[in-house]
Amino acid sequence: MKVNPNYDSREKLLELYNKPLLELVFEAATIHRQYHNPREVQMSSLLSIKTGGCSEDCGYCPQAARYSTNVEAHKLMTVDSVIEQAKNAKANGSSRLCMGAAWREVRDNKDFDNVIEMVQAVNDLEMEVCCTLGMMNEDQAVRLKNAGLFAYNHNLDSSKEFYGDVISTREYEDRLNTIDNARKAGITVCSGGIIGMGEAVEDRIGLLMSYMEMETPPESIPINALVAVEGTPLEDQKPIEQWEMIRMVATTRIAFPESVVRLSAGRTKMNMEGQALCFMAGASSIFAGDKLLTTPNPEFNEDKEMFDILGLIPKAAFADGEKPVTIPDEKILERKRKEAERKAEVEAASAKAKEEGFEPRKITIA
Ligand code: SAM
Ligand code: DTB
Ligand code: SF4
Repeated sequence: MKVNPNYDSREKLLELYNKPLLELVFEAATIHRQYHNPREVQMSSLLSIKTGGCSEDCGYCPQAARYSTNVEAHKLMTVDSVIEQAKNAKANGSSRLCMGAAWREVRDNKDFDNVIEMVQAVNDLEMEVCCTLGMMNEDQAVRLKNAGLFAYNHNLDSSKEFYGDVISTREYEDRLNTIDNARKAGITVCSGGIIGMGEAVEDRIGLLMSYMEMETPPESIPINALVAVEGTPLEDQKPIEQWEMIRMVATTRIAFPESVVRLSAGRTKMNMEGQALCFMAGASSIFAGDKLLTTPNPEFNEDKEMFDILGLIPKAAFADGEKPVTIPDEKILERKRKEAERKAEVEAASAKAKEEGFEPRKITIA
């Protein structure tokens, strides 16, 4: 049961969301136990492989170039440093690595070739690889799939109606297209939203309805609480109550019984009891590690203590799907072939010049 037929309309979902809290948690916990092992929680680590300087105007995002936040822009990380970070995340119990880039969209350039190599390398470490790189077309999705990508994260964030209040540089439809491209390439979909941006409860339900209307809903649904960052248009948003997070997690769990619901950004503002109710209500994944993309998150040790107290265990990689098989990337192979050819030509020319007694010209600067 990918979607719950008892809650397939706005009215029914709204009624569910507004149920007495403990009734809602009980219903969610009951469904959760039918489809998932309630002790298992997936630990997914985030890594910002390309930080800041983004051309989009997402009102919540500290990485948008147009807002003056304390995020410094960095170019793409190297493949080696990504491997080092992935090994560290794995050693701390994470079974998934989600690599995020502050890009509006994927471009067919050297940076994307490097991302392809990162995906191949992290998949080789026996971790589930997720990427969130902005919009992408079908060809780019196929290259990522062949590199071994397990999931693509692309959030719808809120309802179609509220979207324009937060973002003006792209359309809701653009987001849906990218999700479709990931799906067509055979990549699992991770897509969810943010609560606490000033939206009405109806917008939270509208987000869930967008997923209800998909042929296949996302395998993973992250629920984020807004991290209100100084310098962004949403910096003064009042923080949400923990109860709202619990309601949203529970409603999502009931609406999509088979999906993994991820308790995402905003955990530093929650206490252990609040998080425990989210796990009870069906959250079965968290972002682990002391940083989300640019903002703080609980440390590995704090989460380890919480897991011990609550009796939770980290979920193994590929428990919900086979490890993708990596297929060599033709574009990268072609680029490497050309580079090798060029290098050989230069070497041959310089050997010939030497043979013929040509000395490199000395340039003297007066
Ligand atoms: N640039 C790509 C994109 O927008 O799809 C990938 C990176 S972007 C930072 C990934 C997601 O992080 C956004 O879709 C949004 O849902 C979430 N996010 C960004 N800033 C946030 C904030 N301040 N609080 C909560 N979630 C946030
Ligand atoms: C998701 O839903 N939340 C993550 C991940 N997917 C990419 C991102 C949260 C970002 C919070 C703000 C920051 O750290 O920059
Ligand atoms: Fe750019 Fe993504 Fe941030 Fe929007 S959410 S500004 S697309 S990095």
